[in-house]
Parts: sequence; structure tokens; C-alpha cells
Amino acid sequence: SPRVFSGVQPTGNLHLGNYLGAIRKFVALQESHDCLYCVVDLHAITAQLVHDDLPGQIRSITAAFLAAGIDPARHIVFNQSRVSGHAELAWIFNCVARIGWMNRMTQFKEKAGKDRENASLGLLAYPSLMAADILLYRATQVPVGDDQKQHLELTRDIAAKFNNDFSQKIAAAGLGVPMAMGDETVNGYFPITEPLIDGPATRVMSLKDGAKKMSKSDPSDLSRINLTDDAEAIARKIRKAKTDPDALPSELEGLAGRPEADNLVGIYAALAERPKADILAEFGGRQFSEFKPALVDLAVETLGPVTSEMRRLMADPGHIDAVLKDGGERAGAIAERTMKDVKQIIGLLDD
Ligand code: AQP
Repeated sequence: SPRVFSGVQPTGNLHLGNYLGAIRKFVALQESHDCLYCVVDLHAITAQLVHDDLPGQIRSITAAFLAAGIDPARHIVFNQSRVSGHAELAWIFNCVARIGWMNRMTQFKEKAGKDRENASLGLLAYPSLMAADILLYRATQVPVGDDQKQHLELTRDIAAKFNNDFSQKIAAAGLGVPMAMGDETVNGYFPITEPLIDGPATRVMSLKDGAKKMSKSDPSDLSRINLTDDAEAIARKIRKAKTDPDALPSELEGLAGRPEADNLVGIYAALAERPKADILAEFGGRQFSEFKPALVDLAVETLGPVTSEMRRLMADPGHIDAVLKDGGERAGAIAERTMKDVKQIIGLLDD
């Protein structure tokens, strides 16, 4: 059956981009799929090793998952480090992936900056751990924002190389299913994962610069709407959001070359769950001085209930920890079976 996996790093306040690009999709997929949603704490130590309050950050992402409407009884919510298979499979994938593949990753180049020699080895191997997160559960679908597209392609490359290199051993172990690989058919163990990147908010941009993605690590808090912001903060940030002097266009083509306008319309459309063209049909010809207050109302109305539920949940860390423990046990059971198979395929002696 189709299985969904996705993760969020506990590296700072969640923002509107994380919510619209990822978490809200997680909620929608619960109706039709078996889902695993993971707080990827091992990823959180790749760019910055020491954190002030990692337990608090892990609980806060978990609270956001639950507040947004993820049901931890029907699906699995857990933190990555609890299930040792993530790190084990990542090591194996470090031996499957090629250094050149990692060197090409734009996220690595951006996060490592100029002093690449001084970035952690973990930051370089990040996509290998991400592939392990997904393939440990043999997930078939991964909902993410557009920035993760390249990493998901690499996950597919890792799965394909593993299937290809071990095809005969996979068949000998009776663990494969026939998979088309170009002109050939191989015995695949890992599925070739499909990314789910769609809708008007796959890449929410900074409120201060339409060319930059909204990001947890942007030093300016005015660049993003945090899920912890109250109505007053949301209103202030949208009021101060960068725009151009023209009125809104009535058609999509009119947004070309106007990244800030495009971004605000995209945010409105995503929050309202309506197509962008619809929003322009309604607001075309109007000034930002009219559009922004409407956007504030919509953002406050949509995010308010999530924010207050998050606060309520954060007051009971014991409950959050119990959710993570239960999810970790259930994820661990699936992971253990995969690791047994993988060890058998490779030839690593095990019980
Ligand atoms: N601006 C965005 N628009 C749409 N989706 C986004 N995502 C992130 N930013 C946007 C998606 O949110 C999910 C979780 O992201 P993450 O925590 O794994 O880290 P990230 O991609 O590195 O996001 P940040 O918040 O921007 O952090 P920094 O500042 O560290 O780079 C992913 O599905 C991601 O695509």
C-alpha cells in the first residue's frame, strides 16, 4: 500500500513556508495513506552541532504536527534518533552514494557557504540520511516543499543504484519485485519514491525579499511568519512586507517579474485553498493597501487555532513525549524488518 514519509528539522521556529509547503499536506494525506511524520533531530545537528534547547525544539515541532491535525493514533509521529535504523541505513547509503552526487547538492553549497572545508561531514552526507529516513520505511510518497526536490532525486538515485547493484542478491534472498530500469528489469528492494510537490505554496518566499525563500535561519524575523506569532505580529509583518507600487493584476501573467506580489498572492491562495487565478479575479486592480488587510485577516483566522493548540500542547510535555515514544516503537518495528532484509541482501551476518 502507498506509504508516506516526511520530516521536519527541529532547528527553530516553524514558519508559514513549513506549514503551507509541508505540514498542511501531511494532514491532508492522512485520509488516504499510511503516514509516518518524523522530527528529524539527527539532521538538526548537521549545520549546527550544539543547540540551546533541542528537547524543547523537538517537542515544539511535534506539537505543531498534532496542532495542525495529524492523528498520532492512526499514523506514526516520532523523532528520528529514537530509531537507530536511520543512522544504520544512512551509513550503508554513504557507501552507495558517490561523493560527486553530494558535491552537486545546492543546499550543501548554500549552507556550507564559502568555507566548505570546514562544514561538517554530516552536512555533506545530509541527503544520504534523508534517503535512509524515507527508504527505511520503503515509503512511496514524500510531501515536501520545492527546496527538497533535488534531495528527493538523490533518494531515487540511491534506491536505483542499490536495486541495480544488488539485483541478483535481492532475487536470491527472495526479497525483490521486478522493476523497470531503463530498458532492463531489475529485482528492486527499495521503491523509487515519488515526490509530492504541488499547489500554490511549494516555495513561500521571504516577506522582505521575493528572491529568497522564507527560512527559519533568516536573521530578520520580519522575513517570516512564525507559527508562534500572535495576531498582532502577523499583522505587523504583512503590513511591512515588501511590495511594488502597482495595483494587483487581474490575470496570472501580470505577476511575471513581480516576485513579492506573486508571493503574497500565492500565500493568500494557499491559505484560502483556492487557485491563484481566483484570487486575482477577486483582487485584480486593487492596491496592496486593500489586499494586505484581507491577507492579515485570513492568516490570523487560519493560523490562530493552530497556534493556540500548539501552546496548549506545549504546556504538557509529558503527553508529547508519550506520543513520540509510542510512535518510535511502531516505527522501530517497521525499521527492524527493513534492516534485517538489507543486511541479508548485502551479506552482513546477523541473527
Ligand atoms: N519557504 C518554504 N516554502 C515551502 N516549503 C518550505 N519548506 C521549508 N521552507 C519552505 C518545507 O518545509 C519542510 C521542513 O523543512 P526543514 O525543517 O526540513 O528545513 P528546511 O527545508 O531547511 O527549511 P527552513 O525552514 O528554511 O530552514 P533553514 O533556514 O535551516 O533552511 C520541508 O518539506 C521543506 O521543503
